[in-house]
Amino acid sequence: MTSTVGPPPYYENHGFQPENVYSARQPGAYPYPQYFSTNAPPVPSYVPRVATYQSSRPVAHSSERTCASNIKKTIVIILSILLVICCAIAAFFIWYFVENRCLGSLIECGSSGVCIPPSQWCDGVSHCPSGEDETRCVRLFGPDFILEVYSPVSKSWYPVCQDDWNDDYGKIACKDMGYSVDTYYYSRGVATEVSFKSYMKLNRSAGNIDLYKKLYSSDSCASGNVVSLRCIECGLSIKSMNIMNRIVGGSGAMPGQWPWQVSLHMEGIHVCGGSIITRQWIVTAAHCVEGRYSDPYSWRVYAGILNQNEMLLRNGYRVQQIISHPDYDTDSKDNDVALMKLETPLSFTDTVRPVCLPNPGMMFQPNQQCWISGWGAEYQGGKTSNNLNYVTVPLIERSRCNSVYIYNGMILPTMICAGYLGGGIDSCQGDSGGPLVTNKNSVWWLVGDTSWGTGCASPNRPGVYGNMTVFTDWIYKNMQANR
Ligand code: 4AZ
Repeated sequence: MTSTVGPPPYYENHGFQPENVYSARQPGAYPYPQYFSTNAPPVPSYVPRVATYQSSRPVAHSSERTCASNIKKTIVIILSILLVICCAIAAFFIWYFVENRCLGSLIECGSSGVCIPPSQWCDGVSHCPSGEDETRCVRLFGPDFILEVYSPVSKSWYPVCQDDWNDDYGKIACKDMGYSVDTYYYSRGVATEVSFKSYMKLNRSAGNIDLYKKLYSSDSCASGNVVSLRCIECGLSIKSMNIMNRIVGGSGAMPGQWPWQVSLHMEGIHVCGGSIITRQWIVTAAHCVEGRYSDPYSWRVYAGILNQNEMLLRNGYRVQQIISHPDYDTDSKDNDVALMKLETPLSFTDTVRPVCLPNPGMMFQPNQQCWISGWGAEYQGGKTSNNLNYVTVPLIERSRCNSVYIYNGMILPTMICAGYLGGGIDSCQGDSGGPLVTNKNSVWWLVGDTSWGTGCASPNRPGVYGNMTVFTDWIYKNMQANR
């Protein structure tokens, strides 16, 4: 980031100058008039002392001198400490203004120095002095990843017409969503089933200006195609599904079957699961990183390994940052989601790949077939499994899951239930934070993160998962703010 701040004020530091202790200096360098002979050599001169009556009190005289010199020493020490503190404060402010003008996860409004929280970015209300928080708002809509741009003027989202669009613009839009340009996948024109009333179009004659200044709303789109934008090749699994049942009641996974699944270790022990969404970001549950688990440096992340024993022989990825949902509630498990940022990016392979975050406008049906995976216990009260297990679970409608005989109103809008009311198949201790996914349009989508449940696999006590659709805005804003 460039800085518009000018150089700091210059103060000449003369240091500490006690009385006349250093008064005899090189004559040329001393700035004050000299009242004594300039022919005298520039060395200190000592006047021989003559014993007087007062010298009969030598003890008292020396203790006064010791006391005075102690006071001087103390003053020197205090001033030195103050100087060090001032330098540290000055260094902090220089770093703050040059490197990172917004503290924590706040996002700066352009280069104005005004910082706002991610939740106020693209929320339809202008908070920045020049409205920057509402002018670069892009999203991918529905299962076809249709690129939409927000217009602060009409306060609505428009699809982008494919005419004159190219990959360079696609990369800018992906960057504005928080993705890194090196994972960019494609921009493609698609004919949509529904016809749109208005589009965002590129102004061909506009010069080399900002993408968003080139866009204008129009009722027509010559090609009739809108931009489908993929910022990362997500949701691909090389392994075709083998829907066998053996988590509680699950099957052992094959390499590459759930390539987004990671195991989160603390002090060499598997604690929770997580899902890869980009080379550097992992989605997990907020309850996995609570209290003493909130220190990023204690965690190691293992990707592409199915066996826990094998992980112990490897180093794992270090975690740089943990961001828990600010509205996570320990008691109700409301907003049970967190992000982990890896210190070094993952290399994607057949066994290490990201899952797709659900786009706004995607509907998951009640009873929709989903899959859970993890190293959690294979029965209530059991120990962590050595191998990655998975099982298929249908989604359960919220109203049904909230009924008196199931969870009696405990299922909040940030939660989603999945499993079997008859019991026998479920996620369990150790599966927390891991993925609940579904396959739609040949893409795997992250529907939820394993959160809680009463026991494991008991009748009328299905698994409860964080509802990813309501968290995606928060995830993108945090990825943007912590690039
Ligand atoms: C847990 O503690 C946990 N049966 C995960 C899932 C369920 C219960 C507990 C759901 O990690």
